[in-house]
Amino acid sequence: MKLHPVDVVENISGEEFREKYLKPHRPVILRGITEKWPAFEKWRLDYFKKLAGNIEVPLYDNSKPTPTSKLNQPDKVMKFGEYLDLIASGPVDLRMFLFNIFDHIPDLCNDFTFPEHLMKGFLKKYPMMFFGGAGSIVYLHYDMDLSNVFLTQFHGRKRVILFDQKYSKHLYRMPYGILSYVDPENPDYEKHPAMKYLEGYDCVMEHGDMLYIPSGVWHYMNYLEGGYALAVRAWDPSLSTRAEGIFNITAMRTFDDVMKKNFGPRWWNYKSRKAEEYANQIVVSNGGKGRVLEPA
Ligand SMILES: O=C(O)CCC(=O)C(=O)O
Repeated sequence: MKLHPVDVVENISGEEFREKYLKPHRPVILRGITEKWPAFEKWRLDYFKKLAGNIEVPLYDNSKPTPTSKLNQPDKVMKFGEYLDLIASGPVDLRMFLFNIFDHIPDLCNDFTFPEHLMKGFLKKYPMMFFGGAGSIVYLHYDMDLSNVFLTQFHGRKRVILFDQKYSKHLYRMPYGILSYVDPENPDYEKHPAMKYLEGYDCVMEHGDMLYIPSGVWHYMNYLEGGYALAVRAWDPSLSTRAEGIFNITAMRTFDDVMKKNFGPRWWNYKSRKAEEYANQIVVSNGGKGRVLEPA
């Protein structure tokens, strides 16, 4: 596996961004865009605590789902203020991502702007925030709607590893889903030999950095320090990519949910086996020896 550093650019023009990054689907860190946002100074832990400290929030630890685990079941629920104290006080693998803070504090939307000089088509109703303690992991995934994501980091640093969509088989992606549980920080080539043939990007985001994650690009994150991020998203200029994104969030997701509900672990095992089979094809096509699979 090879990881290349993500480019870091300052004050890039819209035209240069489109040619060098949007069209080739290449991630980039954009510096100098967020320094004038009120959020750059204002969005501190105490600020969020004062505005929403008493709200109960669902939290998720680093455990990977099992064939029988319930979808989106939180590992803990606690007051937002307590959670913020926890991430300020040291390592804790608890993340908050399925809670829309903008529903509770809509005025936060006045603290940032959309980078419309870079591209059009921002989904302005859907900004999202993510919080995590040091040591929290965001497992590899790509965004199902295939939008282009501009992710701004606040407070602490976060390592991000990215792979193009063409590497889905190398990553043992389970069919009908957008997730992979391989570890790109410490790849286990015995268990996941297809990962040897991966090429991707690596970066550490700092306070105020905006990372462009092109549509369909896989991303993995490790919170090196407690912190939070704002994601804004824009439709892809390609109509076929937009149509595929809509298909994914409607038909593909519904089909997978129905199968999960009706067949539980059997559906999971079928998908894991397919992921292994596809990855073996990659190993064999690169001249390696695929893993012998257990009989179904
Ligand atoms: O920053 C995070 O914790 C997760 C962000 C993410 O995965 C996304 O924007 O798709």
